[in-house]
Amino acid sequence: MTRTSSNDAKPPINIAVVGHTNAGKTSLIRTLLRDDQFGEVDDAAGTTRYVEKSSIYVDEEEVLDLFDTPGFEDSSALLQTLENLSQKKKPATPVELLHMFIAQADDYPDFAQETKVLRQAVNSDVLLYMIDVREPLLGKYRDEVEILSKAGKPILPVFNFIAGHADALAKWREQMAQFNLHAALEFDTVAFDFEAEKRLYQKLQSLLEHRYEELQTLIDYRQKIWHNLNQAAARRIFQLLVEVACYRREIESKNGYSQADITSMQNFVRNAEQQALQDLLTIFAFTRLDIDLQQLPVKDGQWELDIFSPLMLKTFGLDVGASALSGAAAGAGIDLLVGGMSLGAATLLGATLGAGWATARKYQQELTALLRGHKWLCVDDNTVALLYLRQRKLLHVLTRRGHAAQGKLHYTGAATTERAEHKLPKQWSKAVKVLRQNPHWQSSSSTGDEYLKLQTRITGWLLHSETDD
Ligand SMILES: Nc1nc2c(ncn2[C@@H]2O[C@H](COP(=O)(O)OP(=O)(O)OP(=O)(O)O)[C@@H](O)[C@H]2O)c(=O)[nH]1
Ligand SMILES: [Mg+2]
Repeated sequence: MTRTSSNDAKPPINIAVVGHTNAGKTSLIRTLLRDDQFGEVDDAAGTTRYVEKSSIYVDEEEVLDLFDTPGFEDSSALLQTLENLSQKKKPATPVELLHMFIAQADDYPDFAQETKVLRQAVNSDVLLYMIDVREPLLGKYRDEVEILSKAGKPILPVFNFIAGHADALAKWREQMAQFNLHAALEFDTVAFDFEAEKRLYQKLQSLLEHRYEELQTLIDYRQKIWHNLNQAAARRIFQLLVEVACYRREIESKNGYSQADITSMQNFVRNAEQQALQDLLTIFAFTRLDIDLQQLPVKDGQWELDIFSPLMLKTFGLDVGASALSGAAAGAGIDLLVGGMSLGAATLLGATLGAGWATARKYQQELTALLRGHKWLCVDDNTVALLYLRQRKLLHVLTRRGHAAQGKLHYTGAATTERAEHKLPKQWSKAVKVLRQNPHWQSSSSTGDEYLKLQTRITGWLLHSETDD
């Protein structure tokens, strides 16, 4: 969307993030900025001591200025003080009362923190009022709203800590409506959910109509960035699947594979998944704190459950025979279907090597091994499927940060939990077959048509949580 020249002249939209201490004000700003270095976040009350500004840009242009403020501590005493002052000075308007109070701030050292908040509030275009919905509805919150409303600015209540607290949320909504605050927002501050962020900007659009266009530009811009992040993540997962499904190790011994072969294959898969995990956490700027908050089964940057653990199969509800649970050899498959072809077809091809040069070159290594009577150790179908399912679930959690309770990866509930999440796409086997038929994709990242087609298909499955296309 193009901006008009009148918009270009406007200053950034000034937003004060206010509320009770520990409600998650600083966390909200971190989330909006995608910056876990902003300010200080702590379980202790009174963490933020000063007003701190940060900005959100569209390209180079500063569009929003967010002001973090200290939390309210004793709003009831403050309200009483304001009332006394009002009696004495008889201000014409509530905001005049606030200005009088601010001007006399030195007389009220007990309200040093609150004064900083009020000074910011009267200078802002809109107030985001953070609420920890787990808190009981006490008079102090009523007093906070009453004080803040004196600034004469639109107030948008933002409900935080909502995961698993639906009843409390409903009560808080009702309470805010009594103050005529009907527009409110649910936003778990650790959320990276673009939809929640978009709703915040849309609410601001309705509260600040004269800034509608700039906010729309911001929404479009953030949407584009969000889309790119998701694409990057899905493509990274696709790359992992390519690496693993195309893995093959020629078994030299006529007696089949050795334990060393298996261990080497297993370590390859573990490392590949580990790299992917690191990259995905980086793409979404996930920190150790986020990992804890989301209860990701990740410890010290590693998956807690080994990909070859039988519990993995159970957790993701894969229907497997006893052979897949054979411990030491878990994950091992023998590529009897050279490059996805039947042994017979491969032999036939071997016999006519001269005929199909391109095909022959593609499977040269496999065919040579086959003709020598050697076999290929590959990663079995179950492991490839498990990797897909686990990354899909991870992506789901990463893109819906903030819904901690729902987003947890279950490692205990076997096949009973969230069945749809265990379902492979209908065309899954076909897709894996294409991967297996292209072992050369493992070593060189391909840009060929077939590769790109499969990438589009699998990233589509990952991003749209569809089990079929
Ligand atoms: N589980 C969960 N924890 C959160 C959420 N938002 C904030 N927290 C935690 O709540 C605590 C307080 O968050 P802050 O962002 O420091 O709160 P604040 O309102 O800035 O607090 P003061 O600066 O002290 O007024 C921190 O430990 C955060 O990690 C949330 O949505 N979910
Ligand atoms: Mg803070």
